Amino acid sequence: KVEDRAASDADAAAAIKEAILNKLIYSVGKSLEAASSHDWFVATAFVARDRIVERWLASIDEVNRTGRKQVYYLSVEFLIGRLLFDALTNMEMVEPTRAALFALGVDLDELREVEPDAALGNGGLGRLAACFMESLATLSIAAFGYGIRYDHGLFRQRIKDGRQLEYPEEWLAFGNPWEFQRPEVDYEIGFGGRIEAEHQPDGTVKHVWLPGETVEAVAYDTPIAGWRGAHINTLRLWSARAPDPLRLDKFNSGDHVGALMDQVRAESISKVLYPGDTTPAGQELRLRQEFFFASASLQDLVLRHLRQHGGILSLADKVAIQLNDTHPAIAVAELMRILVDLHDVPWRDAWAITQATFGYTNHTLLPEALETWPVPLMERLLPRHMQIIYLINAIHLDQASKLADSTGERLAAISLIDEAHGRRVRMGHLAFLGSHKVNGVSRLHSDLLKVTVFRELDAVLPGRITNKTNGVTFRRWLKEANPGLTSLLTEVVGDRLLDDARLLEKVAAVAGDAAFQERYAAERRANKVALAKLVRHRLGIKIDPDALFDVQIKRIHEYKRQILNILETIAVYDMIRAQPMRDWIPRVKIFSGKAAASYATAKLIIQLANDVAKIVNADPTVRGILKVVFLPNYNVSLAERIIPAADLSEQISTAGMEASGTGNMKLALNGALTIGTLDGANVEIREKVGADNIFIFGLTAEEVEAHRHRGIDGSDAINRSAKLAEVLEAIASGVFSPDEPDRYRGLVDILIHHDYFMVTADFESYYEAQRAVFRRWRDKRSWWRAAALNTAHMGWFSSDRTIAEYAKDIWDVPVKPPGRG
Ligand code: 26M
Repeated sequence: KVEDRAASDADAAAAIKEAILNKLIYSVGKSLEAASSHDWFVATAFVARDRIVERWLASIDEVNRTGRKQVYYLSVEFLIGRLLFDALTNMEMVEPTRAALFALGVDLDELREVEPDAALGNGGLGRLAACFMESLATLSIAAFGYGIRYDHGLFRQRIKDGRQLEYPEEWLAFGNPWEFQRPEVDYEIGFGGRIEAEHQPDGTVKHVWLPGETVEAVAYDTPIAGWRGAHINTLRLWSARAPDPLRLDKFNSGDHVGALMDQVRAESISKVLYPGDTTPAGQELRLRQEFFFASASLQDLVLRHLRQHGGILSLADKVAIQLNDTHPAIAVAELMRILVDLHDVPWRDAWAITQATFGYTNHTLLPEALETWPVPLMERLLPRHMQIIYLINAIHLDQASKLADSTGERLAAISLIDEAHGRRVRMGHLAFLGSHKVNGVSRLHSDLLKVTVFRELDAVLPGRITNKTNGVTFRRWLKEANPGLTSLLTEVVGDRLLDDARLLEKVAAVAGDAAFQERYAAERRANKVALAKLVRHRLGIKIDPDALFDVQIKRIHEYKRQILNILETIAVYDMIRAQPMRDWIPRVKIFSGKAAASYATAKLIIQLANDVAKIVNADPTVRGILKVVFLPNYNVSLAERIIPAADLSEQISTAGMEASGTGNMKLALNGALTIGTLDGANVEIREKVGADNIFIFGLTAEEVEAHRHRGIDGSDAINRSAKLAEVLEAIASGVFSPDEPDRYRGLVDILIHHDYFMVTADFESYYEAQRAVFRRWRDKRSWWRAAALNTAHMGWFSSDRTIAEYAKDIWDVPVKPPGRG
C-alpha cells in the first residue's frame, strides 16, 4: 500500500514536471535557462489551471443539464489575495508540484511569493466574499460571483517618517494567469438620457429608457475550485470599455486627446477600487461603478436563465441573488426595469419575483457608512430607476399607512427617501424592501439591526431579518497558512479535517496532554521564528520568538480602537522605565493595517503607533522587553504570515460597532487567545471556546449606549485613572513626537472631551485584562491548553457552515459536502 502510494506520487510529480516544462516553453515562451521566477510561476499556474478547467467545464455542463437553481453573489469587492496555493491545495497537487519543481531546480515556496495579491477589496467585506466563493464551490453549489475587475486594487501603503503614503497598486502589470477574457460576453450599460412613455391599446403605459450615454461591460472569468476539486464555479468580473474607443474624426482633425476622451471616461469606471471602507465616497463615479456591475450582472444572469429555462416568470425558482451590502442594491430597481419594461411583466408579479430572488446582507451599523444617494444625482444618472424607486416607495408607504399604529414619523422612517438631509435615496431600505431575507453577520449585529437602522422597517415587515454569522475558509486560513499545525491536527482528528471542520472538536480531548502541547507549541514557535525573520528583513527590527506576540491587524479605524492598544503599550513602557529590573515578560506589539487616504484621524493613529515604536525600540532601559512593530502594507498575504504566529488577538472595538469581524476567527483558529470586547462575533467565539479561554473586558453594547446618553466626555474616566492620565499627558506633551510636540494634541483632546468610542471608559478594564493575559502566559501549560482549546472549538466558524445556512434558509438550494471519492 505504502509503496503503491509512493509510486503514484512519483507518477503524479513526473506528469506535472512534463506539463510545467511544456507550459514554460509553449505558453510562456521561455527556455529553461532564460526563465525567471515569474515565468516559472506562470507555467505552474497554467498547469494547475488546466486541471481546474477540465472540471470547470464538467461542472458547467452538469448545471446546464440538471437545470438546478443558481446562486449569484453580487459584491463590489473580492479580496482574493494569491491563488496559486488555493488552486494547488484544492486540486490536491501541492506535494507533487513541489517535487516536480524541485526536480527542475525550482523552489515552490519561492514561486508562491512572486504572485501579486488580487486586492480587489478593502477589508472584511471583500475577504468574506472571497471565502464564500471557495465554500460555495466546496459545497457544490452552482454559483457565480459577480464583481468589478479593477485595473488597480487597494493602494499600496508605505510608511515614511512614520506616516502613511499611498501608491497605486499594479496587480495586472505582468498579466493574470488565472483569468479568461470573454470579449464576446459584453453588455451595454446605459446612463442618463430620457424616458419615452408609449400608451398601449390596453390602456397601460410602456416606458422606454433612452440612455444618453452607454458603456460596455466585458466579462473576465476566473474558475474557483472547491476543496478536492469536486465542483468549480466562476468568478465573473466586469471591465468597462467605450463602445467607440477612438473618435477618428477628431483624431484626423488633429485633436488627438479629444479623440480618446470617450474611452477615458468609459474606462474610468473599472479603473480603481474605492479605498474607503466605511466612509461612503459619495461621488458620481462610485454610483456609476455600482450600476455598471449590477446591470451587467443582471443582464448576464437573465440571459442565461432565458436560454436555460425559456421564460422569465420562473426566475425566482431558478435564481437566488445575494447582495453583499448595499453597493449592488440598485439591482433591485434594475431587475424591476428588466421585468416590467423589457419583458412586460405586470408590476405586482415583477415585484413578487424580485423579492423572492434577492437576499440582502448588511455589514455595518455605522451611520456614516449607510449609503444614500442624492435624488438629483439619481434622476440625472438613472432617470428610469428613480421613477421605479418612487413607485416602489408609493406602494410601500400606502400599505404601511393602513396599519393601525402608522404615524407620519414612522412613515418618514421607512420611506425610501430620506427627506431630512436634502432628499436622498436610502439604499439599505431599497435592498431591504426588494429582498425576502435580510441578514446581519453575527448574532449581536443581527439583533442590533432590529433596534437601530431597520427598527421601523422590521416593525412593518416582521420576520425578514435573520442572522448568518460569518465564517472563514479553513483551506486558506488553516492548511495553506499553517501547514505544520494542520498536519499535527490531522494526526489527531483524521484526514477529513477540511471536509468537516467540526471534527476539530476531537482536539479538545488532547488539549491538556503534555506531549501534544509540546508539539502544538513547537509548530507555533516555528511560525514565530518565520515572522521574526520577516520583521527583521522588512524593518530591521529584531524580535524574540519567545516573547508574547500581541497582534492587532485590521483596517485602522477609531471604532476598532488601535489607540486603546497604543495607550496600554505606553502604560507598560512607563512601568518598565519605572522599575527596569523587575522580571518583565517580553512582549512584541504588532500592528498592521491601512487607513483610508482621506481619514485624517486614522492616519494620525498610524503615525502614533510608528512614533511610539521608534521611541520604545530605541530605549536602552527597555532592553527589548517590549518591542513595537508596525508592519506596512497589510494585505491577505501578510495576514497569512502574521496569523499563524500570533499569541494574542486584539479584537477590542467599541461594543456594538464591529458587525462581526473575521480576523478574530482566523486568529483563534490558529491558536491565538483573544482579548476583546463583547462585540460582533466575539460574543459567539466566547460561547464556543469557553469564557476561561478568552479575555473579555469593557462595556457591553447596551452599556455603551447608556454611557453615550450620559455624555461622551472622557475627563471623569481620566481623573479616576492615574495611569491613563500619565499616558495621555506623555502623548500630548510630545514625548513620542519630540520633533513636533503638538502633533498629538488634537488626538488627545478628542479622548478627553469627545470620546465617542469609549476609549477612556474602557481603559482600566482593558489594562486589567492585559494583566490577566500575562498571568496566564507565565503558566505555559495552561496557556497552550487554552490555545489548543481555541483551535478545537473554532470549527463552527468555517465558512462552509455559514454558506450551508445561507443555502438552506435564504437561497433554498441543496448542498453536497465534500468528501473522498
Ligand atoms: C462604500 C462607499 C464607497 C467606498 C467604499 C465603501 C465601503 C466599502 C466597504 C463601505 C463599507 C465597506 O465594508 C464594510 C465592511 O467591510 N464591513 C465589515 O464586514 C465584515 C464582513 O461581514 C465584518 O466582519 C466586519 O465587522 C465589518 O466591519
